[in-house]
Amino acid sequence: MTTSGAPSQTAAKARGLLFGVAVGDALGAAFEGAHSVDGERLAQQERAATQLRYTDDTALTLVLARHLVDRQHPVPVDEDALALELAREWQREPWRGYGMGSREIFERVLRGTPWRKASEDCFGGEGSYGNGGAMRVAPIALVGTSPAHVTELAARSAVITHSHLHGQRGAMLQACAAFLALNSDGGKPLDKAAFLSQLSRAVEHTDWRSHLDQVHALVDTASPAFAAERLGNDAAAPTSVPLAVLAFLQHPDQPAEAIRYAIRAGGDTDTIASMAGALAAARTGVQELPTAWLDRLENAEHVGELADTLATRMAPSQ
Ligand code: F2R
Ligand code: MG
Ligand code: MG
Repeated sequence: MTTSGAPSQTAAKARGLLFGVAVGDALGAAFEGAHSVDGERLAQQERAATQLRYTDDTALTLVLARHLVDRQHPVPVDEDALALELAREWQREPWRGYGMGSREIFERVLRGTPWRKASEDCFGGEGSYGNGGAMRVAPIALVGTSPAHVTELAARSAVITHSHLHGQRGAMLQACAAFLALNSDGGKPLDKAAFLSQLSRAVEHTDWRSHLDQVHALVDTASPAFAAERLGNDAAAPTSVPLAVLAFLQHPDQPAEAIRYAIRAGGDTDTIASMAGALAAARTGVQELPTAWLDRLENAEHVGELADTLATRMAPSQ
């Protein structure tokens, strides 16, 4: 925070990133698994006076944020320590709606199985390609120094639970998108084509490049339902992270609209809205998120403190 009490631009962006994760998750949670969400149902949820409670997406994002706060460069991700921290968080609050693969891995890690074995054994030895690595990865963008650095750290944070390469690539894509959004100039229109080509370079894989080409074709025109039909909206990384990037690109300067777009697309609404909200609010800063949402968010003080601490780690050029 600045001495005047107002957050600096860096802190506002860091707060945007973490609060975007939390409010997207908490607003989307009521609709997770719905085929699609109509505007009136969503408006009712927005008007409600009840506390906004987040799910596993935010719970694990906060664990990763704390992990990064507790470690200095040059090795901000310690996989052995992080595996235990994630597993302990699941054990502390198992009711937050965890994926079955992650639950199984956390249970085995707490019983002493090395995380790599538990992760590799998941889904009959195939490993998970779920979006759990991507949904928690946003804080990496605050400590990484380049797209290449961010994607390397993202893969290391994801492999603990997602040994399938697509699970890791989803995390790499979301982390790189968050880094680019954080470092974009909110005072100028976002060059969406350049943003997508930087992402394509960061995630060097034909399938993911093809997902990003599809996103490009849908930008500025597709309805949420059409986008979900084309890109997918379930809990697998390849069929959820691209939709989150699209939701951001539809509304890069209006995080509330990016979150609404993601929720209206249905499916894995908490996770896709959380990832889209992180990207948009990282670009604009937290002040563009509705105060009414932030006021209802559980644990908001803790989220803000972690963001402020991580903001001090961001490279001076950011
Ligand atoms: N789990 C949920 N929601 C389900 C219902 C929650 C309910 N409201 C409750 O309270 O209980 N949401 C959370 O899980 C997703 C993140 O999942 P994660 O951590 O990646 O877990 P998992 O199980 O590894 O992967 C998710 C699904 O992807 C499919 N999948 C992954 N790898 C697969 C493979 N090799 N073969 C086949 N399928 C694979 C499975 O369907 C997994 O269940 C987020 O939505 C978060 O919010
Ligand atoms: Mg969730
Ligand atoms: Mg989800």
